Amino acid sequence: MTRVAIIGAGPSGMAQLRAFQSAQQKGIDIPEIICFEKQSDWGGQWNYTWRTGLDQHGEPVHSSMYRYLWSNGPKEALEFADYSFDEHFGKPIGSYPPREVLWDYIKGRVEKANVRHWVRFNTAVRHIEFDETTQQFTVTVHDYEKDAVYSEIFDYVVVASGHFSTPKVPEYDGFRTFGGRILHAHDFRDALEFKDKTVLVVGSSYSAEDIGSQCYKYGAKQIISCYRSTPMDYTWPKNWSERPALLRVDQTHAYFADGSSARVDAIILCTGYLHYFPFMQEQLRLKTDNRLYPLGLYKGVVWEKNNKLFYLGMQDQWYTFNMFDAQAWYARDVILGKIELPVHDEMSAHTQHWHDAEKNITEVPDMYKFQGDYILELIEATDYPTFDIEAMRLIFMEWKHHKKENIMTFRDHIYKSAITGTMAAPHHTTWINARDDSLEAYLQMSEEECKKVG
Ligand code: FAD
Ligand code: NA7
Repeated sequence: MTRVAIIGAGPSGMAQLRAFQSAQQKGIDIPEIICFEKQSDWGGQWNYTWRTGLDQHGEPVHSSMYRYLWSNGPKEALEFADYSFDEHFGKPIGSYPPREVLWDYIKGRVEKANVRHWVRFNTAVRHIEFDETTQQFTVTVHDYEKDAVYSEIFDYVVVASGHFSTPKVPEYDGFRTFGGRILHAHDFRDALEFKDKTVLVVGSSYSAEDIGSQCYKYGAKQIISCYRSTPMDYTWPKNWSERPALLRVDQTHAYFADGSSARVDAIILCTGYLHYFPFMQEQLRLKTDNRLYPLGLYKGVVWEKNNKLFYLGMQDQWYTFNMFDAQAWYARDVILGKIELPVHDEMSAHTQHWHDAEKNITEVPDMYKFQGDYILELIEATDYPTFDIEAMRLIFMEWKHHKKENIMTFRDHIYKSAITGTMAAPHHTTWINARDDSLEAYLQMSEEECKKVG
């Protein structure tokens, strides 16, 4: 029997599991599916851990998520086309749910699909190698429960191990002797640690914006963020200032490119992540920076040099869960032989075309359009339920506008689902005042709802 290995049971790996199960549900013969997941549960980044550094097995901790994290984009832009929020929660909820609520949602679909038995948990993939003679992969893994290293043979490999886990950690002059704490966003867990402190946030992308906002919400005395190339340029609260590049630090102070300096208690490096696949044989290893269209992957998914290998979720992400679905359905149909691939040079030319088009993008809204067009191209090739990608693009536009209007209140806005047409319900508490981010607290009824149901 044909065997498929999936590496990782985060949202991308879970999308691959669901893709195969949906084919099986339609009576199509599917290969044997085995998903290796190094954590004890599925959900990838959304499976929060208090740990940092190495886990209990000596494995690098995977998740970079922290306490009190709420979705940084509208849930309406990541909704599955085959499993709506309405179906999962049975009632409309807010548009920016906390981590645990989104984790519950992604788990709901695969629990319904009953595919957990395809996953071998607590099993880290150590090495993957391709044999040109047999045209098969040898996948070597470490089962932590049995403390056993073993190898198995597979016909196809789908790498879904994520790319926001291996921190990119720069060093600045003076770091060795700085008197306070220096950490990367990957190791940030709880903003309360920085209450009453002056925090320097290095970087100007999502982690910088959100970790700075967390520190503000949970009582930091002052936040200073600094950018290397582009400022975030929001209207910050009074105790948050944005400065140009960090040049150096001494024991107590940070010094910036505009000649200014400030006393800081802690430095959080929100400097991004590396695409890192230490378990891949050299000729199978994806090497790219964080971009919308990496080279080497036809349709962003198929390894051009060996079409039995696939990577999911390797793009910089505006869209997430529904993009992983589009990719997983595509990979599935290549494996099932339903999609015929062009010859190598044609695939490379196609990828190069998209890659070059990305380079010409200068405005952020054009990125939403670019990734939306990409997703559409994928779903048109499979039976993934089509959805109104233009409506999602407009939601992204509203999101951008709401952030610009007020970076501390954008999460209080609501949008209409492009899948069901349902309007989200305003959350009972504004984001800045909502300190309990548990699933139970989030799903509690608002006073208005309570009145309605008596
Ligand atoms: P991951 O979620 O990273 O999952 C990969 C899985 O592979 C993990 O379970 C991991 O344990 C496993 N794995 C890795 N290596 C191995 C190995 N060698 N052997 C076995 N298993 C392995 N997206 C949004 O849509 N909204 C948000 O608000 C949002 N916030 C984010 C906040 C942070 C701090 C970060 C880091 C990301 C955020 N994202 C957000 C993006 C997030 O990465 C995606 O939503 C999604 O988790 C990506 O799914 P994935 O399956 O591709 O990767
Ligand atoms: P990103 O989006 O890759 O951004 C990394 C940021 O770090 C970006 O502003 C970079 O500036 C900056 N950077 C990178 N290297 C350096 C150095 N050496 N010095 C200063 N600044 C640097 O990563 P994020 O962690 O923000 O977001 C990743 C995901 O996590 C995202 O999907 C979110 O949903 C959560 P640049 O613009 O390159 O000059």
